[in-house]
Amino acid sequence: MPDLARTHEPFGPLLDGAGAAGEPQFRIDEAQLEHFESQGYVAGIKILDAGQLTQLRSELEVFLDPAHDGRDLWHEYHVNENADPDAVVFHALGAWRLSVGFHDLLWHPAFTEPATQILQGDVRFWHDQLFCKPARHGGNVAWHQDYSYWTRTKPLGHLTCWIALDDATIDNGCLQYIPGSHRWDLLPQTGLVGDMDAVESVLDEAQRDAMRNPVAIELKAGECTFHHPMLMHGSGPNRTERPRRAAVLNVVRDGVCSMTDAPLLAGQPPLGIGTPLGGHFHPLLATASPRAD
Ligand SMILES: O=C(O)CCC(=O)C(=O)O
Repeated sequence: MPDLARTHEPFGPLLDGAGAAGEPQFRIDEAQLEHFESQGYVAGIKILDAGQLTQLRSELEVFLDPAHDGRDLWHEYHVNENADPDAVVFHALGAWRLSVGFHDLLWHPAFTEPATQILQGDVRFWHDQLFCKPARHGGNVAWHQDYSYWTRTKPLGHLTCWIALDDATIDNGCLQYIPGSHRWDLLPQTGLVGDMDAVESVLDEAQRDAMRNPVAIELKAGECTFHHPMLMHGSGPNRTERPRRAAVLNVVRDGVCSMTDAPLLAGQPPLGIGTPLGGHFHPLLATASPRAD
């Protein structure tokens, strides 16, 4: 199977008729930007229509079978991040290399335009992720800050866009945020799955208090939420009859560098210390439009 990471523009039907980057319809407003600034996230932005959801769900279905073509291209592939078969979290990095819909999604203007606004600069691809919880046996994702997994890249200029491929509710394990926690210092990794509250062991009293007031980010299928790399977030189990599937796009402001001699992701050549992210695994996705004040 060809590695789609060699192609740095959309080439399939996903974005047909979706509009173009830079169009005002895709921009978020000042109140949304202010919400991101003060709370660390902005949620409820519509990105995918019914046809796009159908395409992405059918591509995802193929990935769930561990014997699929192209499986060597994943940077990471976990049928279940958890040892417990009753708490399944399917998690994989690199879908854009395997299927045209997940490839083209990177260039969706409803994603790239708000990303340029939030990052206040040109947007470069870091990596993608799939996070899927099956009906009835879905596990939780423990509280964490994304940047605790990304300290090999600096400076901080990262952004996560979490896209619901199903209606995501508190019952089927939607994302939950601790508003304002993006202003906390960087905390150590305490585990991505398993004990939801493992992070409590490294929190101070004020932070533990704040953890009592999470906000559930319930989204309709096709909506997304953007969150800050330091924002504390996690998600509960899925015991409903419905799956909870999500595609996640992680990007950086252009200029963020590798801070390691090792490969940034499995299967990539090393970039070297101090080298800005670039090359065929980290395409530039969008350039910032001038502010329309
Ligand atoms: O999908 C989830 O439940 C967790 C996702 C997550 O942690 C992330 O996108 O950073």
